[in-house]
Amino acid sequence: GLEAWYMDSSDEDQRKLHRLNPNQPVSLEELQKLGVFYWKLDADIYETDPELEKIRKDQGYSYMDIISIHKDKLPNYEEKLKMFFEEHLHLDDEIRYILDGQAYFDVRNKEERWIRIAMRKGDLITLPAGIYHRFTLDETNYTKAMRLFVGEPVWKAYNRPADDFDIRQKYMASLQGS
Ligand code: KMT
Ligand code: NI
Repeated sequence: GLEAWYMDSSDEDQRKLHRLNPNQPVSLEELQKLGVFYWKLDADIYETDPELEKIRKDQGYSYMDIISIHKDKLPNYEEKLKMFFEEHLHLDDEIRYILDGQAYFDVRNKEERWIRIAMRKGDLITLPAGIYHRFTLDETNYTKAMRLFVGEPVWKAYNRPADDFDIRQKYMASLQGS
């Protein structure tokens, strides 16, 4: 399954692991409590995969596109990577399916600790609207991801602080009692 861990607080290269010593892993169950969900798929057959089709249908993911994050493939690469690593939220779920390469999503837990989620080929993840998060490549400096969305996509990111949005309040309320 998915590998995740609490991050150390070092300012070193964002692309490094940033594990605590000893490592403090985070379980899928813990991520689910934060509203983060995960599927493992066969990325080699994404164009014809009935499992992916079923998820898209069940979840209403009508929109999809594919983004390659690599120095030579993504316009304004440096600038975009910098933006992706700024702590932010969206008003809608962020749904990403790693088709090639790998990368990290970092999410804040209830106690404001950073959890690093290692995304590898075949991992599909949904981050709930209103969760603070960020994204980085790892030291391999390359990933190709499918972006999914319910309806017309809105990619707008609101950098922290963005606590006054209804969706943020709603997200916080959803954590109560979990
Ligand atoms: C976001 O909003 O965090 C992103 O789009 C991350 C890059 S897409 C793999
Ligand atoms: Ni985001």
